[in-house]
Amino acid sequence: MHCKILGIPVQDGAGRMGCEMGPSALRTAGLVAALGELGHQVTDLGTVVPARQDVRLHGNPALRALPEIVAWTAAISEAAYEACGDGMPIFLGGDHSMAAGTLSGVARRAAETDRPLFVLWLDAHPDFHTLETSTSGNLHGVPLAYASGQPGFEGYFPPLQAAIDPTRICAMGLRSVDPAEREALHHAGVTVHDMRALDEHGLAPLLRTFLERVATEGGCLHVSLDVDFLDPAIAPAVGTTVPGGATFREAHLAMEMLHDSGLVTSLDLVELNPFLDERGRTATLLVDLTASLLGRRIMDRPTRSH
Ligand code: HAR
Ligand code: MN
Ligand code: MN
Ligand code: MN
Repeated sequence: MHCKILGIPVQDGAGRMGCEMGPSALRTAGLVAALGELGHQVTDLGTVVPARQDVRLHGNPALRALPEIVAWTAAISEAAYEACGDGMPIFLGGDHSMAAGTLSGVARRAAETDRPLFVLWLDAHPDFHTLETSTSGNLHGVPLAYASGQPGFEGYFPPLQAAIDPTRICAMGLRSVDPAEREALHHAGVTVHDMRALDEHGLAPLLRTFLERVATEGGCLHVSLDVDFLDPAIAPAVGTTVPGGATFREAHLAMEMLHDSGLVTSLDLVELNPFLDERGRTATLLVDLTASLLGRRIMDRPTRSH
């Protein structure tokens, strides 16, 4: 596999500074070497740089850094489109607002093929606010709504060249959902497996069902991994910790199943805030999870159920 890593040091979408150091921490934690040890070719595509954009004032006074995030989205979307199609782009965040760009760029590329694009959203939050419904004003709370064509972004964010069908999105690990998001997710038809569902059914059968659907429909799969999907006890380096997240083994199992599926075509690693880390342990965990997704396994062949 040809892995292409792209640094996206955006932090203006989060409520606190520090995510701009994310790509650097992931490189420092040995991402390139870990992928190389698995036999992959790795190209570092460098760092996305936004160009200034003028954006008119929005009616929601809570919104923060709208012109900056619009500028980032345009630049990231173009870079993501260029990076994907062959090989496996790994987008190093950066706060989750960057997924407005990665998802829209990946979707535009997928629309040129005959494979429908599916999204696995691993996060404590759905990030399904519109510009109108966000009350925090932090734009890392909106990317999934934007990229799936929810209304209210027109005239502000770049026009979508291909919207992601919300019924092809599966969100797992949710445990902090605002009322407006709950309603919008429901109406859009997003599949949601919240932490309650993971507790009750286990991650594996829920993920397996989704992956079988992606395979049956001949799809490709973008995975967006937010650090706060993980329990804060194992992944403290995130500005929006929520108790009761995925365990170490749940997260690795998800990555191992994703690897075995052979369906994943692009990956976001987002919301790592190295300023909040403890001796690099969260960055190291993200590198290890990425390695599991790219084929690192405990034994030398896939685990069989028989
Ligand atoms: N829903 C909340 C808001 O809009 C929290 C959003 C937090 N998002 C992230 N990424 N940390 O998932 O402010
Ligand atoms: Mn998120
Ligand atoms: Mn989150
Ligand atoms: Mn309803």
